[in-house]
Amino acid sequence: MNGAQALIRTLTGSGVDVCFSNPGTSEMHFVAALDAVPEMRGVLCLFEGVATGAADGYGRMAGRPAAALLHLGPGLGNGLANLHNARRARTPLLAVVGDHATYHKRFDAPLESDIEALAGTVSRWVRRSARSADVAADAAEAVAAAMRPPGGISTLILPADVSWSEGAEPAPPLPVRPPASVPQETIESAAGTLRSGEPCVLLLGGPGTRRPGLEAASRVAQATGARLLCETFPARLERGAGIPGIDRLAYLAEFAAEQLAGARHLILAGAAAPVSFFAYPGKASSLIPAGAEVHVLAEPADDVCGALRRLADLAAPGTKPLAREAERPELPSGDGNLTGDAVAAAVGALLPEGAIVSDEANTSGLWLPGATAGAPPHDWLTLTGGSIGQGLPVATGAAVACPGRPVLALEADGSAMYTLSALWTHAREGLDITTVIFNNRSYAILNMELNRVGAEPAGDAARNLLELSRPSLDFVALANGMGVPASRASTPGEFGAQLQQALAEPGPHLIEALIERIG
Ligand SMILES: Cc1ncc(C[n+]2csc(CCOP(=O)(O)OP(=O)(O)O)c2C)c(N)n1
Ligand SMILES: [Mg+2]
Repeated sequence: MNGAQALIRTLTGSGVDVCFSNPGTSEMHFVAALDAVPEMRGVLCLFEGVATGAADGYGRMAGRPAAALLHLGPGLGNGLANLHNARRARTPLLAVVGDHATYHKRFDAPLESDIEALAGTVSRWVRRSARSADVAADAAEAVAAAMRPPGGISTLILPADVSWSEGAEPAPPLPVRPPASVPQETIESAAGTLRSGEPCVLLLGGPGTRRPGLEAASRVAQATGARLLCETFPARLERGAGIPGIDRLAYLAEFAAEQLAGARHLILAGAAAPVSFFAYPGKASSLIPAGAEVHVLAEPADDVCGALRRLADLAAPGTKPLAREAERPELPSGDGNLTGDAVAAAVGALLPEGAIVSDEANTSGLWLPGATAGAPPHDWLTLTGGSIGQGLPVATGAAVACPGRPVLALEADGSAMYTLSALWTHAREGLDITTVIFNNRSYAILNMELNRVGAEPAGDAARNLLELSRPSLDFVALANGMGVPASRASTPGEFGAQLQQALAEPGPHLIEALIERIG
């Protein structure tokens, strides 16, 4: 067996059976080996940022890694922005980066580059397989390293001759260590703080935004009066009717400061201490309220939900979580101008049970949390690392991970364009993804940030870099060109009807919502 075959058999044996791929010459033996190992599903992505973002979406939903197959340093470089988001999401993910044959490297052929340097910025584990006899053991270790709590990126660099040489055999999967249990003193100390009568905020992040964490935290909040918040950009937030609702810490520092105002104690469960997304002249970077004490109940690598449950058993014995009641807005109708508000109401009115929402709606998404809070239970995936171009790829991976569940990609126009070719993969794989493009013909948030950072008011030259006009983008044509049926809505009535139809039909659809920008 050659190295590539042993590698792929090791991966499928370790639970990695999807590979989002954009291959090149150095990965041809890996590609050829897919026919020898049908358990591995290769999914072609037309840009590496789609492959890495899809592996992120897959890992967030499956809880185990997908592989992303990338072509040397430039392929990895193209995939880096969404690997950055995956690192922030703490997604288990395996990047397999093909490289020149070992003996070819010293000739400095055109694609030669420093792969380790690129990989090092996002990976917790990097190894270059030296021989085909080693590659299977390396792969097993890579998967276990990616799965180690709280989850992260492993990068396996695969020289072409290691792939093509014989003498390899598959390696068995390695055990993965479970999340660390939080010491009893830490739980007791947090319970003491909560009983002090002083204002407390319990800030959830990482695994804490899944249902068991939310339920335990809700018990604590009910019994002690602590305020409950979660991080601004959770990797995966379970929400909807029957699940305790939670507000996300606001993106805008001035609103986040209001949410945290008056807190004497900030108790962190899987979340980092809150910071402003950017620095603004004259404003503080840390959002910890003056005089507040920070307590770490659980780090992201800890058993966050277990710690919250134990805390609830101590501080809230007998208290039940407060489940969000079922409640939906009415489906908007009429032929007025379409607004972000109306789009959100339609999403709230129609969101199917078990839906997975990939949210990169940016400024136009302002009304989404409110409009969908009481919809049937669903998962909400957000822009964890602030690097735009994540939404369509993450939707791709989520749909591959959860074939029975409808996926809704809520996508701002500017962000959509970074990785628009994900639509082609939606069509190629027949994925049940409804994409809504919030077309405000603008980098709207940057108009807002221009004022917030105290820059000069925008003149024509500045506006020219923030407006997506001249020419305006035709997302219906773009989607059709990649095999995705598409329609355009410019009134609430049109949008509601089109969303209803798109959700009712299996397979990918795109709706371009023409709206005005806010801010
Ligand atoms: C990789 C990357 N490049 C650039 C930016 C800077 N940036 C932040 S928001 C934004 C524009 C967003 O426009 P759009 O997606 O249309 O959302 P809108 O602001 O219009 O709601 C840009 C370019 C970024 N965050 N990430
Ligand atoms: Mg926009």
